Amino acid sequence: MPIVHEGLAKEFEYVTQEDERSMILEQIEAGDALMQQMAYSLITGDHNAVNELTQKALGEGREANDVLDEGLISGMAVVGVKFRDNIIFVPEVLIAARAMKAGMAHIDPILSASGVEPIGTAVFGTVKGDLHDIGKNLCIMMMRGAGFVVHDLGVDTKPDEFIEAADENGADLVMMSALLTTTMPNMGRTIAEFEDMGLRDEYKFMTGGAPVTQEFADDMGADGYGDNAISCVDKAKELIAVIRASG
Ligand code: B12
Repeated sequence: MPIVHEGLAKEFEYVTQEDERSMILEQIEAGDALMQQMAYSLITGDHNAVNELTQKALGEGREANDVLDEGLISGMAVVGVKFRDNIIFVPEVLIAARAMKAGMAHIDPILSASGVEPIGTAVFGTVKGDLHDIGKNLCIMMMRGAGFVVHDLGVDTKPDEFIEAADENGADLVMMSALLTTTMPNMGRTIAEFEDMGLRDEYKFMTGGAPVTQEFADDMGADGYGDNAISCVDKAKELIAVIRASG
């Protein structure tokens, strides 16, 4: 459906780069008027509205994945552009992030409830110095939904915290998220600390976050990379298969 929500149409005008416009528009147009209202409420940081609209959308039988993509992630994409282009600043982004969390609270139990035997165990944190956790939380939700046991280490996770948690929980996978170019190197440093302790081969390492690329992941010696929550799960499954095959 084309953009019918007037407020959202105005917000979308802030997206001026052609490639971003077509990508975000595709996501918005996949949804309906309710999803547009949700995206708008997220952009304007109205967490009460996002809370209610998410419940309503799920109550009406929409798929949790669709609500996430069309209502919440599409709104967050516009927030990202406005933040980068200095139209809004940290406080507004935090308010939008709170609205995102209000919606995710309803989606989480659905995506996490798979009821299948655990297929593997992961520890997952945002690396040292980095406080971004929305993408990590999304990946964790999808991983749990796919049957993984995931221990959430939160944000600003130091290498020794990864090491301790991986050992304590008998992890197969050590998963790291970074959203800042300045904190990306901390992924490599974390792997290096495992190496220094003689533990590099005990685990498979996965990395991701908006600025991370496959090339960067390869350079730092990670075993896997994903650019969204779906590829995160796919790659995690692939690595578990490798671990199980090697006994
Ligand atoms: C929300 C946000 C914030 C919020 C974070 C709230 C929270 N609880 O997370 C707040 C306001 C706190 C914030 C603060 C800052 N931010 Co900020 N923030 C963003 C913003 C707008 C959105 C990020 C987001 O949540 N995206 C949505 C999620 C769903 O996407 P994602 O994180 O990329 O995750 C997906 C994939 O990457 C992947 N993935 C993620 N992790 C992993 C891990 C694995 C293992 C795998 C496989 C996959 C994977 O799957 C996820 C789901 O699809 C981005 C802009 C952007 N477009 O990215 C800037 C952005 C990341 N922030 C930026 C900056 C500069 C900052 C600050 C330094 C600002 C400041 N001056 O203080 C601070 C840093 C604070 C800190 N120490 O961390 C810059 C970074 C620039 C750079 N090159 O490093 C960005 C890119 C904005 C910009 N263009 O300038 N920010």
